[in-house]
Amino acid sequence: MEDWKGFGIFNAGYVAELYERYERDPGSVDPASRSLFETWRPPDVQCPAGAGELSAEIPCARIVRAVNFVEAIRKFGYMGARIDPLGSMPPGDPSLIPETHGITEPDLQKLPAEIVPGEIAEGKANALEILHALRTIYCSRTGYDYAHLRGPEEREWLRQAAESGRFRPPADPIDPLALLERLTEVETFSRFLLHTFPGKTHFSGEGLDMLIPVMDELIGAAAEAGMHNILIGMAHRARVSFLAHVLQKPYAQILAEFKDPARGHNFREDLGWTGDVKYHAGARRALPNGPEVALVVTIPPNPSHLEAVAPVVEGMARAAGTDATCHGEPCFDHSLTLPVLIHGDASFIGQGVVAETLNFERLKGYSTGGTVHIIANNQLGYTTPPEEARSTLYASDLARGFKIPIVHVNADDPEACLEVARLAFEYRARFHRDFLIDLVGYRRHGHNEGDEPRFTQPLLYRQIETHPTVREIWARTLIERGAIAEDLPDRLTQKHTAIIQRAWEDLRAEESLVEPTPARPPEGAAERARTAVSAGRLRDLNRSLLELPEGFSANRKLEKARGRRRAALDDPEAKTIQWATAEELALASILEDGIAVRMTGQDVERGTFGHRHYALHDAGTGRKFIPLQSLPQARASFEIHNSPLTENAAVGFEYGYSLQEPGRLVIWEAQYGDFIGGAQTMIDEFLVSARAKWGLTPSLVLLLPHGYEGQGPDHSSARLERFLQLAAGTNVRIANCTTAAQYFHLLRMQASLLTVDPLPLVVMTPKSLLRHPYVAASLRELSEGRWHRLLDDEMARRVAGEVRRVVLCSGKIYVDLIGSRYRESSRHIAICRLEQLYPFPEEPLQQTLEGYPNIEEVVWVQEEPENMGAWDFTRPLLRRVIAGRWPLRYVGRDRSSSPAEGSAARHALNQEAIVRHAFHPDLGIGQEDMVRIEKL
Ligand SMILES: Cc1ncc(C[n+]2csc(CCOP(=O)(O)OP(=O)(O)O)c2C)c(N)n1
Repeated sequence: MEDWKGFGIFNAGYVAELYERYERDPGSVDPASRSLFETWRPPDVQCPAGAGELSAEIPCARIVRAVNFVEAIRKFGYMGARIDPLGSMPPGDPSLIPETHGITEPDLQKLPAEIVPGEIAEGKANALEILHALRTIYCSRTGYDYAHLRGPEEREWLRQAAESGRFRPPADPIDPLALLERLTEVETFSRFLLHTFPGKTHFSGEGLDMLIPVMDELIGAAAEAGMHNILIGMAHRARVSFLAHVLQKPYAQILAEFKDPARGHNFREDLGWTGDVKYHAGARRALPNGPEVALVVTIPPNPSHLEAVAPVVEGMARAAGTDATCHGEPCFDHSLTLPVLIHGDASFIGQGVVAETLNFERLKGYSTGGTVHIIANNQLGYTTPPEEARSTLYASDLARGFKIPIVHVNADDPEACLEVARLAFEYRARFHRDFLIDLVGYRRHGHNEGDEPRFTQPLLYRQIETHPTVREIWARTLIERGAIAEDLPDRLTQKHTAIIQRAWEDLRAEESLVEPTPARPPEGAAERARTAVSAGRLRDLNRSLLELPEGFSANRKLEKARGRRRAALDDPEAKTIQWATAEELALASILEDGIAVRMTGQDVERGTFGHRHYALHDAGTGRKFIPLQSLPQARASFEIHNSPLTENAAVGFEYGYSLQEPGRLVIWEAQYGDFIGGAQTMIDEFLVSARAKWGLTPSLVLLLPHGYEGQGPDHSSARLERFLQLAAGTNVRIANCTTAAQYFHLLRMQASLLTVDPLPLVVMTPKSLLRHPYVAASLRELSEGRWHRLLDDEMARRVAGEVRRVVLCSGKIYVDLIGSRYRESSRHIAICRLEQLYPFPEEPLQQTLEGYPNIEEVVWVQEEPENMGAWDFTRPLLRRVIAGRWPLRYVGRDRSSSPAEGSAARHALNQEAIVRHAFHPDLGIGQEDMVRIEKL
């Protein structure tokens, strides 16, 4: 059996093992091996040369089994780790038992330590000692769950970090007394709130008190590394504690809110008490032997909607770490900013926005250089136990798919927790990747403090009642180690109780309360905005945008279109500037003005309708070229990214980005407007209400293709009605503009108002109209025009006295109306467009109507069903403007539960009927028409 000699050590071991099985039961091996073993048996396998310095007498199979066993502990040890402070049995795994590998502990004792390479073998007498060491590392109170990582370098680094113990005391020392004091501070504060305000909600973090020291560790490491920002996203659990102890929000202010004075202040359970959190709370931290460093720690306001803040924080972190002052592509520096997301165990797996957020990790346009995720795992979601909350074994399992290293750690073991925090920080610093800490604790009280957890978890809470707190456990450890005096823990508790007590007694609640004051937008800033750009500048920009790098060969069809564009600005009066060109010129001029632009969205580089082409691809090499990044005139950076296929997290990300860097123009575009429905939480909870709830002023731009063109229920409507329903208190601008020139001025206005009057901007954008001749702009309109909230009918204006009916509309239906065969014979009808729906252009409308002295009626025409579009919103406003002077009619689709008809033929019929009735409302509805005419 000459082949045998060629086997390496592991194959030899494998054959030996196979032979052993054959000997026990010939049927248990495959037929080929069986027939081999009938005539041949492996020699008593000794380690062949090349297997190191191992004793020649050790059977190789035994070494292989031992090595397999060691590897299994490294891979699956976490399943045997006792990570639950309440002592539940870990799931375990057969591979953690030596017998599974055909080996016993006495066998291991006979094996030399060198069979396991690496530091772990140092100083060990035999393999059994290594096993004990590995079990202490992998199967005690920390569970290293990283075998799913694809990068061998990352796996090796983590293995080495775990086994060397370099982040663990004593190798990396901690100040045990300071830790005890910190835990005392945290526990005392929570207890004080509990006893002083019985039943009042503060979502105590008790049972997960180590969250604060873990955060301290991360902040300390970030400060030492010279970072500038830490952005923390969290929901309710332990939030008050974070505000007090991480953000150093004064006790007085927190207590004042709890006191709930007659003025009606209260902790806002639903809003997570963020109405009063300073947006930027600076945390200063003196490092042990170093200078004091400044590091801004921010917990942005978030709604009760769990996990929704996760992408917001990512967007903020991305913005904070991005230098957009340079020309070209902005530069992101991962060493400046650390995002930390604190998740609930039930919501981490339950809320899809988490998966959407994790997916940002390695995307060029979204990466934040790594996020530290902490699951505040109290093993309950309100009243729901894990087995009802998830199909996975561990709360963190979702992260495995994203190849994020996970470390489960027992929250009652402070040293283990701090080791994991250090590991997380260092891993992130080295690999610029996410890391997940599954901090496993329990919930000492109910979901909130008024909640009775014993209704649903009687046994669990019987156990929790007698379970010592982590402070007590740590104090006991230190006493046993002889590190502190027996009475110190009590003295520390008294000290911290006295501090809070003093704050409470000295409290002047009225003085300590700080109300969120939604900033009032300045009057008239939008009207004063100057948005025109000189013809010379525009021509220069256009020329620059058409330059290609040496040797770049663009797609032939695109080259043709670009060729046409070369001449588009020659004649100042010719309507030759299409929508996409107007947009690119607007952005180019904004960059020239020194305002950075970030544009993302669903296939936004090309545009859903193939109209934009901001990224050109060399037809031969595929090389990408982005003219807006090579613009010599630009004084700020430009970035554009196709977004991953999400709306919720993508919009949340951009909202966060725009908050963090309000001076940059941030634009997100939907594939079709309908899809914005996937981001409804972000719209409701953040974008439109942030000003009222938290005094914040986001300025994100949403581009939402909208228009009835027979594409069916799903590609017609951007749900204009929903945005209008949410518009109040000057919280947003909503536009439905009909010309490329208007769009140009709208974008420029938004950019010019970023620092003066920031508001989110929602634009209903065209589809078929992108290349429509009625929509194209002339150079003069861009160089001399401005944004008009309302566009009058220029033709009718010339014969104003003859006009009997004013048709008011918004968006694409205008083009259908003026392009219709009825228009010619309708001199008595003026068709006016509301280009901005909110803030409602009441004054311009008033003036426009008054400019037609012989009006007999006003007709609102829309293509959307009556319960959609702008009608519900405009009706009362129109009536106020009309003030009973003329009848007001509605012409549009009938009420409907679906935005549009499924058949293109039915669409065409209805569209025609709407147009016909707009011109002839008295004709009466035909049988076929699913439209409505209403006279008010
Ligand atoms: C999206 C969403 N659904 C429901 C709720 C109501 N709610 C608040 S906390 C909670 C339990 C969350 O459990 P978990 O994520 O484990 O966090 P914990 O409360 O245990 O800290 C629920 C259902 C909410 N805030 N947000």
